[in-house]
This record gives sequence, C-alpha cells and structure tokens, in this order.
Amino acid sequence: MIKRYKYGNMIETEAILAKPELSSDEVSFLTVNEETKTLFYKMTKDDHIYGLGEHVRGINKRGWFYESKCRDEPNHKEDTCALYGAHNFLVVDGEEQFGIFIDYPGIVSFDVGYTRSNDLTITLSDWNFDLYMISGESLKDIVKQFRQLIGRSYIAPLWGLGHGQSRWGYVCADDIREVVKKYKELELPLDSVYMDIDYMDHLKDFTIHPERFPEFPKFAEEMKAQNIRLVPIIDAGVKIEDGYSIYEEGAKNGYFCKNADGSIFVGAVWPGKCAFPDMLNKDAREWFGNNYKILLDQGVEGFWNDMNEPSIFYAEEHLQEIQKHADSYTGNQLMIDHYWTYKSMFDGMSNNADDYKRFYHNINGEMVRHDKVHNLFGYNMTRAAGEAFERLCPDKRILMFSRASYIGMHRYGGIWQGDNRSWWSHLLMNLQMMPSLNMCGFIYTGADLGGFGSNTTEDLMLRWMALGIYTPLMRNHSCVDSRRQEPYLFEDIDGFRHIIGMRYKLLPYIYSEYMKAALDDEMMFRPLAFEYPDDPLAARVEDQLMVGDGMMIAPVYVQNAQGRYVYLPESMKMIRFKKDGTVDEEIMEKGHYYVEIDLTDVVFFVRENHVIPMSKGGLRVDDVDFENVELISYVTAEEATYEYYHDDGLSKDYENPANRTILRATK
Ligand code: MIG
Repeated sequence: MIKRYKYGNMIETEAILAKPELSSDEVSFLTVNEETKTLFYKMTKDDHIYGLGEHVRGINKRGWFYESKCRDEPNHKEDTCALYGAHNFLVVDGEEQFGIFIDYPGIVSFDVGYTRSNDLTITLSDWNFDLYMISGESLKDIVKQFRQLIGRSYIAPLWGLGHGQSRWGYVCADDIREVVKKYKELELPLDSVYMDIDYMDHLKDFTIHPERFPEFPKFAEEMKAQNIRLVPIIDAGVKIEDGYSIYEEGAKNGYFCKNADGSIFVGAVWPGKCAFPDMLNKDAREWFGNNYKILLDQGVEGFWNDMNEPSIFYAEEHLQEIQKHADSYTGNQLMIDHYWTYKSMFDGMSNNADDYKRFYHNINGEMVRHDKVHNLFGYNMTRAAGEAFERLCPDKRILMFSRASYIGMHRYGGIWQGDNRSWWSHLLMNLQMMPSLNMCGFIYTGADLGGFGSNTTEDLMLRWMALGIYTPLMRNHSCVDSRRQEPYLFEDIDGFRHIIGMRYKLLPYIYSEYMKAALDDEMMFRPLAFEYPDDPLAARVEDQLMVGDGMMIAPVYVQNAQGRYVYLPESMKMIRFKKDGTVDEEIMEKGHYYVEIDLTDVVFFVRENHVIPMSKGGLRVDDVDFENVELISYVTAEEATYEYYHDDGLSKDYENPANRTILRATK
C-alpha cells in the first residue's frame, strides 16, 4: 500500500505521473519535523537500509552520509557523498519494513547511521515536497509497488545488450575502423562502437567533424553492413558561437538558461563558453530533442547523454570574480590563510554550488532558480531525447543512456555509472550499485568496464568483464589519458574471447530477465536478502547477487585472488565454463565455500528447480539463435519451468503473448 503526503508546494518533478490521493492518516514510522526540515527514523541495530540508487558503499547503506545532488565526480572514493544521480528512494528492512520516496527536486541528505549509529535522518533543503510511504508483504513487493508507481522503465534495443567498445580518443573514422577490424580478426564479439566528443566539429552538439568523419552516413552504413552500431555522445552545454545553428536557434527562441537579468547564462565546458538548454522548459526540451534527428537521419540508432548534472568547468561571471580577487594579491606575500583562500578559489571553480544559484529556468512561465531544481536537469535532457524518439520513430527502440538522472528519467533512458576508475574497489562498487539502481527503475545500466580513469591491468579487465557479462549495458570505456584497454591489446586474447563470448551464450537468459524486469516492474539484480528473507546470513552478503530468477553470481574483485568465499543460501548447482571450452557442474549444499575461480573462468550458480536458457553464442547479437536454446538447469522435482521472454529486439510489441513461452526441464 502506498500513502502520499504533501508538505508545502513542491515544484513538479513528474517522477510520478499518476499520483495517488493524499492520505489523511498520520505518517507512520517517521518523525516529521518542519522546523529542522527533517524526517527521522530510529533504526534498530539489525535494520538494513537498501536503495538510494547511485552511491558509494555497500548494498546495505548503513554507516554513511549521502546526498542527492547530481555531481560530476570522476574521482569518487569511499567517502564521496554524492554521485551523478539523485534517487530518493530507500527501503527499511527490520522489525518494520517499509519504503520511503521523497519527491523533491532540490538537495536532500541521508544520514544513515553516520552521526548516531541508529539514527536515520533525512534533511531537505526546503519544505516543499511529496512523501510516499510504501508498505508491503516483502522487500520485493515494496519495490514492485514503488516501481509501478513511477512507471515502466525504458527498454533498450536488443543490440544495446551486445558488447560495446568505447574510448575517449577515437578521433577519426579510421580509428573506429581499426577497432572493428581487430575485433573481427580475433573473433571477439562486438555490437557497437561508441563515439566520444572527438567526433564533433569543435565539440559542438549535433555536428560531425567534416575531416575526421567525412561522409558520415556512408561510414555509418559501412559499419551497419558489418552489424556494428555507432553510438555518439551528446553533451549538455551548447557552444556559444555565431553562425552555429543550434546556438543561434536556442538564443533566438529564448531556450537557454538565463541570468537574473534575463541574459544568457554562460558557463564553460569542453567547447569553451557554453549556453545551457533549459531542459525544464517544455518548448526548449522539444527543440533540443528534435536535434537528435540530425544524427538519426545519418544512420545513428543510439546515444549517450553526458555532462548533464550539469557539469560546469567554470561560470563566466565567477571566473571574473576570482581573477579580480587573485589580482588583489599581486605583489603581496601569500600568508598561510591567504594561501588557502587563494588555492580554494581555483579548486572550487568547477561545479560550484554558488554557480548553480546564478541561473534560472523558465518552468511554465515562472523563473525558477537552478539550485531548487538541480536534480532535474539531466533527467530532462534525456527526457527531451526520449520524447523526441517517440515523435520521430515511435515504433523503433533507440538506445539512450544518461550520466545524470533523477527518478522519472528511468522511463526515458538508462544510465551508465559515470566516470569510475580502474580500481578493484570500483569493480565491487559496480556490483553493489546494481540492485539499488534497479530498485529506482534503472534497469538498463552498467559501469565502464575496466575502469574509465587510471591505468587498468589485464587481470582487472578480465575480472571486470566477468561481471559485465551480466549487466544490460556491457561497455568497455576509458579515458583519453589512461592506458588503452581494448581486449585485443592484452596477452590472453583467448581468455577475453571466452568471457565476452559467454555474454552472447547467456543472452537468451540475460535479455529475457532484462525484459521481464522492465516490463513487470521487477529487479533484475537482487540482494540475497530479497530472495531469502528468512535467512539472516543472506542479508549479510555484500558481494554476491541474484541475477534474475534462477541465477546467483559471485564475482572476484580482489587482485591476485585465485578464487573467493561464497555463501550458498540453499542448495545450488555451480556451473563453470572454462576457457578451453569444457564445462564443469557441481551440486553444492547450503553453506560456506571457498571456490577456486581462474582469471578466465565464468562461474555462476543455478538455483534448485530453475532453468537458464543459453545459446551457442555469436559474434553479434544478430548471430545468436534465440529459438533453439539449450537449457542449463538444476532439477530435483519432476520438472522445472522457465518463463522465457523473447521478441524481435527492436520494435515495441512488448505485450504480444507470443513473446512469452514456457520452457521445461526435467530431472
Ligand atoms: O569530463 O566526453 O563520463 O565517459 O569519455 C569528461 C569525455 C567528459 C565524461 C564522461 C566520459 C567521457 C568524457 N566525459
């Protein structure tokens, strides 16, 4: 059951389209305090807190302080409080079980036992929000109700579940040709190559560099003929330049964010000085979205939206203030206090909280200061694209994922988990984030495999790929100044071919589970506690996940480990696919084990009386035979069944009953 409460007058987020009637009951469980702008819950020692979407730390969020404040945080570590997304949904699991959603577009903080170990304190930056309290029969039920409330998740095309190669620094068509050639020569599976800002003409949105990518439509066709899709990036900031049509149209129609005096707000990002489309203004959103057509018309079928927190290197006005202040030190000695002031002025130039107070949105004719709606910007950029795709190609799925997000955006696109690092800790974080993102409706998601920043190593790459084969977005992406990490540059090509190949073998299951999770408002990745609520040990497991209905995974995330400890909450069949093509099976009883896992082994666990459909694999999603699947199963009853979802992967005939069939396996 869902109860809605209203405090003040919130600025509409459209996270929820069909709002339930307001409840006249008292709010249960929480102490609501307008004076301190807080919601408070006294946790018991054993309560677990799940959710909050994109954040650092564990599956159980206890013991830290988090903020919903979309932020570009490429160097995030254990103590980072805010990342790219703002997802105000959490579930309390203990003596009481309930979900809380705070629909509020400004900054919210969650002190989950950080200040006092049993205090959960949620603080809002002002008192205009809607509160939803959700009770249910189980954790899964609470999440499902929430998901039904926020509406069906975005659905990616099937090719978007193929393996993608990306890197910031493929500067011309030949760079991409080279990638595709290498993949082909070495028979490494691949479905897409991502195009980073390098493809743009002087970093301008919706343009293509004429010399680096001459005759782009032909190039896209050439790739398509090999069944490779090109996926360009779109940035939030629009370069300010006379003669650049996107800028000129936006300026002429008043579609950019404004300063208090009505002039265009200027902030610098990659192309230099930029204007920011007012994604919260309906007309501006429609206009911005229509521009994706420029690339759709040239053979593009997917995009990723970047820098939409929005990330601002510096605000023009702020830079002038700093320069002025810095000048005042000229000729003086920088005493220690001055030194810190001086230094922090420059350090604080990017994504500065005060700069978010300098500009305004036009929401239905009303000027709203950005900081009050900060968390809606990336959401509405992606919504601009999603709504445009509905208008421009209503019957076709377009790949779309974003960096920044708010709940509600999940209806228009997926997300990638932003800039991470080639750190083992970020491999674990990738795993731990999956279920909390699923809870908030983000099903099409994944992290930059191998790590974006820093130099990766071959073993990290292999281990990370071995997790990536399960995540709907499976993309190897890295930063221009980091070590290159295309699989063909490492020693053990056979190992990479085997692991990536396993994705294609598992695709019937992965796609089926992905689609069912999106269509039926379920989680594809679940903490063990969600599946085994009566097993107190299951709730302690922070590094294993259930993937869909029949599978448990236990990835290795420690360097030089040759295996790991695994907890089995019930009897399961362990399946091991080795690089040499052999497959081992072993039935294991409930309990703790140390499992050896070679660098190139793919190991997962099948639940009792469950079935996993697999294919023979392929080099492209198109090669995969989804009809004649082989069943991996662990059957102790007479028979085990599996509800198998399969469709053409491109159109939107989701409800067609023919898409769902029952597969049966016997003992
Ligand atoms: O500030 O476009 O997260 O994936 O490669 C860096 C360059 C800007 C950040 C994205 C990353 C992308 C990079 N972008």
